[in-house]
Amino acid sequence: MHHLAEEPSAPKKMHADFLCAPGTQEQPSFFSSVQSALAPLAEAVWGSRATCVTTTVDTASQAPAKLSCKAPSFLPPAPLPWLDSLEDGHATLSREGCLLLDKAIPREKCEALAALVDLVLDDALKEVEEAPDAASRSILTKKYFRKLVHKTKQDRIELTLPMEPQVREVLDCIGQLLSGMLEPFLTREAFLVDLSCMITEANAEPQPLHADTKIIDSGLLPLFTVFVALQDITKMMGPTWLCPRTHNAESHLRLMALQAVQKSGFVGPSLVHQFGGMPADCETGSVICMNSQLLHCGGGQASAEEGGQRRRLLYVTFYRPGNTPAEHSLRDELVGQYRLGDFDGLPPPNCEPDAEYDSLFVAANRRELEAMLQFAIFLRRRADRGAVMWFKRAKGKGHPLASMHLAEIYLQGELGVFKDPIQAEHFRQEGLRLYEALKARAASSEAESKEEPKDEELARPSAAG
Ligand SMILES: O=C(O)CCC(=O)C(=O)O
Ligand SMILES: [Fe+2]
Repeated sequence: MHHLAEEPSAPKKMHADFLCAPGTQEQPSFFSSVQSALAPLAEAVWGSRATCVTTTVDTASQAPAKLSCKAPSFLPPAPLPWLDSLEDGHATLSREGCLLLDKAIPREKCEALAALVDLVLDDALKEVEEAPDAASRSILTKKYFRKLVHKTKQDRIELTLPMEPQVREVLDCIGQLLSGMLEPFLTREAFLVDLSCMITEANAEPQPLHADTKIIDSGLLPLFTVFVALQDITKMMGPTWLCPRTHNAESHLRLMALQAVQKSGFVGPSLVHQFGGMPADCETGSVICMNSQLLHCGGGQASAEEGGQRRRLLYVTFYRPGNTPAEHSLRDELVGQYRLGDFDGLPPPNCEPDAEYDSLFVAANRRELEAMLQFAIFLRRRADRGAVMWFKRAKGKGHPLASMHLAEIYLQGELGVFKDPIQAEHFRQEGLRLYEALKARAASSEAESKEEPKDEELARPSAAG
């Protein structure tokens, strides 16, 4: 039924339902932000080379609406920007959204770290398995493992790492190599927010194409991630696929449109190919440095007979202060403790500890509703762009106050978000709906509590006032 026009000169129309698009539980807001972002972009960016993707949006509260997204049907495969030196590193990273360095970290340091990763993984799995009950199992799982962007049947493991000497040595190499190039994006005071290892085995499924930081969702600035291959990564071991030059709003919009079209039943060329993706086959110690807004994904592994085997990819991310991301992949005790300038070989940056920020971030990362709201409010007071995503998380879990904060933020155009009164009104109405739901729950739990007292998270008055 659906056709994707491969010839830019012969546009065909596609219909899809954005209601089915992944990650779009909040339809009205999603629709409104896509709509307002698309209109000025489509013609200006793609002009007449574009293929027209028309999307029909049905919402419970609105009549079906059409959303048109013009996009070139394919980006040609782009050679990955492997560099011999970092002389043009900053310009390359700005333009391509990534850069790669062959065998930049000494092999023996990577091998030592790979051995540590195996030990830490075995110990963590054993500890989780031997946990006496479900509650302590859940606490341990959260301590050692982070939820991945895309959970598939044959999953990849994201193991948080302790700051052991083997880890520190590789971090020092990364810092000395890359911090000069990253500082203009991040500052020396940039916080370490991910320190973990992606582990996949033979038969691991590929991840869907994604960006770690969405451009459409919030005013968050990019984070910068450094991946290091801790052993050779052959084609059979599912290298990371990168789509150079896709760290922009146009590519993100186009990905959303194409995902919605796929979801509606259209089977076409894989998304990674449509964005010109290429696999980063790496030898031990090779480095990928990536803007977190770039489209990319972990590749699938072949079977063991065909050469699939354990792949360990060190995963290190820094963010600029005032740009707090919506999660960390870091052991709790390391949150807020390390900055980019701690690894560049120069005297460490002189930063005041901020225990309140650290503990709120740790609590919010556990996804407890009240903690997420508290952290969001704390960030908003500090004019930290990260507040928006934390409010969205709390709203997603049903907090009316979070939706009202978002209404204000969108009405005023705060925290890097464009002023958008229509979107603001959606949030206000959603806040009212959530309030009504809360009231109903409070009433029914009150009735129940006459029989037996019960502790309900949402029935408690919000400490946020
Ligand atoms: O495993 C990889 O190569 C990349 C993983 C990744 O991009 C992610 O989990 O967000
Ligand atoms: Fe990713």
